[in-house]
Amino acid sequence: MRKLSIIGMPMDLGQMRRGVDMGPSAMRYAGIYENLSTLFDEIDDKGDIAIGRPEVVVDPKSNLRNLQLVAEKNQELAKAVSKVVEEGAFPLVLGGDHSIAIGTLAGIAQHYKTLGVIWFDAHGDLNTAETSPTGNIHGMPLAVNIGLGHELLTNMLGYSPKVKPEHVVIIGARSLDEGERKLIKEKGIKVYTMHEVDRLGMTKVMEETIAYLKDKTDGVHLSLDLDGLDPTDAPGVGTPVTGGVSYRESHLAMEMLAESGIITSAEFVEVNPILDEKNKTAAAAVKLMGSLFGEKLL
Ligand code: 5AB
Ligand code: MN
Ligand code: MN
Ligand code: MN
Repeated sequence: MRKLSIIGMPMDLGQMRRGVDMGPSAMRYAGIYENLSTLFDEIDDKGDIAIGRPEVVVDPKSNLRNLQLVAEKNQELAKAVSKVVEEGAFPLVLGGDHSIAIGTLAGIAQHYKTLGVIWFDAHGDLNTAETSPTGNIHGMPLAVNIGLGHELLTNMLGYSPKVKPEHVVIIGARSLDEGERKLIKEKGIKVYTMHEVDRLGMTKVMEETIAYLKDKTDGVHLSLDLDGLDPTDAPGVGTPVTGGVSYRESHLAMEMLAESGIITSAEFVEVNPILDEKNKTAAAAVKLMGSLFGEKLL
């Protein structure tokens, strides 16, 4: 029995642009159920984690915007995600800004010996309070998950790190801060920037990624930030960067992941309907889910 469990995480406290909290609704509206119902025996939508709408506060001591709330809400998400894994269903989390990957991975990683992560994103999300140019936690979740950052975040559910740097692959990067570049080199994180995507083609990038992760991991989480796509195909994101992965390239990537069978959990983040054009970005996300879960064109 193949069961999908959906958790909405309408989090917008990891950055400064309101509206990303409507991402889960926008993706549901774009037809998650209709698009995925033939690909699973059962779909269980658990609804949304309640976030509330406090105004943005920066803790001057930590340079981390909304630290307490981001930590607290992610802990709730972590517990919900963990339960889904225990139930034997495939966890699909709908964002929300990318800070939610802190909770998602905290909930998932404890169920694996060596979890792999594919980070599909224009950004590295490898900042810490010390290197972040913005103080926005959505630019930090990958650093947190390899064990770097504020303890309230790194030690979520009482263990750290969630993943090892050598089990991470970043795809689509084209906007990396100075500190992130340094960290990538220092930790030997595998990154396919847009240069490699152009040069090798998405086929080779995915063949290499799958080969790299397949044997040394016992599960792979896909963390897909819609800003990995080119803004012409996904305009509804808070931090768009030109020159991204094309619509078809992103589908090819998902189709190859489906074929490989390595993906054991996923999240789709940073969909902001206020910045979108007729729900185009949410619709792109839902179509990508279809490809990821094995929908065929013929
Ligand atoms: B996203 C920036 N690197 O740290 C920062 O959308 C942008 O989750 C982060 O990838 C973008 O604030 C975070 C400048
Ligand atoms: Mn991004
Ligand atoms: Mn991101
Ligand atoms: Mn963004």
